[in-house]
Amino acid sequence: MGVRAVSNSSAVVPNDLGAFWMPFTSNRQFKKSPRMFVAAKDMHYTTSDGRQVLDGTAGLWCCNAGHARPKIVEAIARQAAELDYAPAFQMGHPKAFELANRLVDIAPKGLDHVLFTNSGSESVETALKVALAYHRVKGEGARSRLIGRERGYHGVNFGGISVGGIVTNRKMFGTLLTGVDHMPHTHNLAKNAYSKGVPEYGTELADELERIVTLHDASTIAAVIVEPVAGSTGVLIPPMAYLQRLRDITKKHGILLIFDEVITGFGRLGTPFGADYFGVTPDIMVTAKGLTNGVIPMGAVLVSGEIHDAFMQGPEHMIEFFHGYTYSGNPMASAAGLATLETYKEEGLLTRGAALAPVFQDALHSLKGEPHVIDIRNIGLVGAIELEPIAGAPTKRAFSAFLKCYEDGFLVRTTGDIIAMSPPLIISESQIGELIDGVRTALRSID
Ligand code: PXG
Repeated sequence: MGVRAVSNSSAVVPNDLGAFWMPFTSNRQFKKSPRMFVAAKDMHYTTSDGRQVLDGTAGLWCCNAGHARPKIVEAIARQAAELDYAPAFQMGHPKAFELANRLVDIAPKGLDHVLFTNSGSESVETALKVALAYHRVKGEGARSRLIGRERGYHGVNFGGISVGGIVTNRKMFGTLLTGVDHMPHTHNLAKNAYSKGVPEYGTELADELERIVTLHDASTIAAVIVEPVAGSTGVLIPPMAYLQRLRDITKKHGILLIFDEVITGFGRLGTPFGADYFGVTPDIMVTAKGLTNGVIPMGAVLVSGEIHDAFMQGPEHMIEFFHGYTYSGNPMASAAGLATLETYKEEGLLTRGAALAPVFQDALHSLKGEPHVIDIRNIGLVGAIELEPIAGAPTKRAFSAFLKCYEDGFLVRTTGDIIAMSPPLIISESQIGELIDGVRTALRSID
């Protein structure tokens, strides 16, 4: 395959894009008119044609400390030279243990054991398997049902799409896991449009869980999994006290509550985790993305001591949980994770979003009244703008806005006809203004 030098950069881009079947991408559209990043630093990407693009999405909600942060870069380089790989099963290396400890330090109290994975999807599978096996080791093996939520996104593996509720991600893939049920989503434009922060209406939707429990009987239900704030589906913020009610209902019935914090973790809401923002502690917390600032793939599942301890029985030479990956706690990822957590700590990034949230909120809501806008919602450093779809061509309008933003030097995400923003937590107030003005310009210029 040939390569072509880019005139104003040392980077090169391939001249044949055929072989790479890109994930969640309109491949034919992309390959006709590629959008290629070749470098990144702090808040900006550099494109292959030498332009700077302001990162309004922290990559894919993962580069919470911004790009090419020195501590992380150095830690990875050092680790590659010192210990590139160590077997993950029946062997250890110090950094994985250290990272687990540091994670427990910042996690909600009670979540004190960590299983490592390589992605959010794997973290979800791991969490669901821990939940099922936990009930089994406790002698309640009949608890095998899993409850998710409509519009939920829990990655793309079979467990995750089974409990997930995004139709396009499910419908092509057969019957999925059996014994799964779904609560209703909480989106309600009629009542909650233009809510700032947590919407008022819809707490009672949590009671749908009671209905599902009554239908199946609690003795058959292992776990409920939700994103504290549903991200991928277009930023759905839970109604006031909704998550607390889920907590009360699950506790009452001996059902485990799993928070999928792949997006809400690591400062996105202005608190270390979504659990902290809402003051609700789950039994299991799923993370990935911001754990390593997106730099090396890694996920972590945090579980309560009670869950962990339930497995620690039987002969000591026996494996307690038959699950794990070749790269669980990989040295490079662990080094990246440690350097990331240090960067977050040094720069106060796990709570910086709280200080910036009002600025972000005001800027975002200044888009009310712009063309096509039917809702704006926000929490921490997450914002969404919902557009009226073009009749007969759903998703097209938001995609046009995305393309226009990109042309003008701003990276946003779209899902359906919703524009989502989740900038790195190092963003400045003036960059928030620039980003929102970029979106404003795009809204005014698209059909
Ligand atoms: N759970 C949640 C809540 C997620 O948001 C995953 C699991 C899966 O993570 P992995 O690492 O397997 O991709 C996610 C991922 C977007 C977007 O723009 C969101 C995700 C991934 C890519 C794009 O909304 N979330």
